[in-house]
Amino acid sequence: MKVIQKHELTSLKRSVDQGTEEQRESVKRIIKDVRQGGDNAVNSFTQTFDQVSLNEWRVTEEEVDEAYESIDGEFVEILKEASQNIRQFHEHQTTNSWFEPSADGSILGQKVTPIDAVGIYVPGGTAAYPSSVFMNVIPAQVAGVDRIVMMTPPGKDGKVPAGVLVAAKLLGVQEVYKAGGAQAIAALAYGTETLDPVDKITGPGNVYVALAKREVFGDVDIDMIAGPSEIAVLADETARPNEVAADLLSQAEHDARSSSVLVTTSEQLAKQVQQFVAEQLKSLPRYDIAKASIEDYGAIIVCVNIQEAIDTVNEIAAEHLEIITKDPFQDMAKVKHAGAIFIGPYSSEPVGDYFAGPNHVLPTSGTARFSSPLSVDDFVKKSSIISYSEQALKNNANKIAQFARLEGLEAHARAVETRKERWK
Ligand code: HSO
Ligand code: ZN
Repeated sequence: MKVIQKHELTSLKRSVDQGTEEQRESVKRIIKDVRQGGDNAVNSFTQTFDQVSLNEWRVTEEEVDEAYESIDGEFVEILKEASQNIRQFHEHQTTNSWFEPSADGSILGQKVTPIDAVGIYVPGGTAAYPSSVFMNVIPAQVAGVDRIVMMTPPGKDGKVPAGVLVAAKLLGVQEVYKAGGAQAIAALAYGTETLDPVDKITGPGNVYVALAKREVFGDVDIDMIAGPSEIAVLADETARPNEVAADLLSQAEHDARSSSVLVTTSEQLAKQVQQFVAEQLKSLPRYDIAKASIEDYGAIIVCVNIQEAIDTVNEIAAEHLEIITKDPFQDMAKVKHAGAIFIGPYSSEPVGDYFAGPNHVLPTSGTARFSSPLSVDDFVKKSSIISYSEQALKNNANKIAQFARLEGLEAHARAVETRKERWK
């Protein structure tokens, strides 16, 4: 892991993946084909890209039961407990509609309504995480979304990983379909003969999924476009170097483009973490990925004092920030940009990935400067409520009509003024 200076931070920056011209064109073509060809088009893309031919792309109850039987009972209990923690946390996020009466008898307000139908994309292969099923589905359920559709690519055996199906079953997700990539996103956005379209699509995916989400945005809503995972650790001499190294590697193993950065005020900690990372890396099953990530996007920055260190983590605006210092709450107060902040030596990043309760779908690539974790808010929308009283209109009709005429909109003015006849 290299030691760099603060001004070299830009060398670690990865911009959000825009794909190549060819990839963008191919995504557009796939979406067009699915809009025209429906189920058949989806299944033929599944055959081409996933090399499997499916008789039925909707997952059956038998498949779900088979997955459930295949899984260790202890694991099911852990999943249940995690999902309860996640649900409990997200229940704090609900917002109520509000209605504010005023002295003149008017009522103004805001009505909160869940989105009718959402599609959750779950990536395939080694990134098919039951935890991500929880993190997308639970906030939608807490928001009150009626219809939740899950979409995930089949493996070469035509199956979906058992853990993903079990997670969906535990949450009571009724509609699960086997399709991946741009064809899955197109089917969710525009529907097919057998699948009704949804209103919003969330969930991570490869570059084709990301490009397809961008492409259908506007016809449906989407969540953020997630980049590779990131961790920054802000630590002083009170941190244990073996623990810091392990936490850095926890995100490095996600993706060769994941980024792990230690920002510290302790020269000694920097040296020790460097050694532990090299040592611990050797025995990781995902050695190749973690090594590439640490080599290309891993770094240690030694700062002269805690303020400079905090400025540095603010500049990074990491997806995950751990603070392991003498006074971590005081330091946290000065942190402006981070997706999730893990405080103290016992809050190792995976505690948040799986179990504590907050969402693990977080802003990446510096987007924590302006965006937030996935939450219940992402699954509701708001309508403004205006109920003017007679008195209120009497008091304000002339002002409104004048404002309208200022904009040259006579019909607007007259619509308000015609009410004046009522009190002549
Ligand atoms: N750390 C990842 C989420 C995840 N980790 C899923 C394990 N499974 C992005 O925040
Ligand atoms: Zn993770």
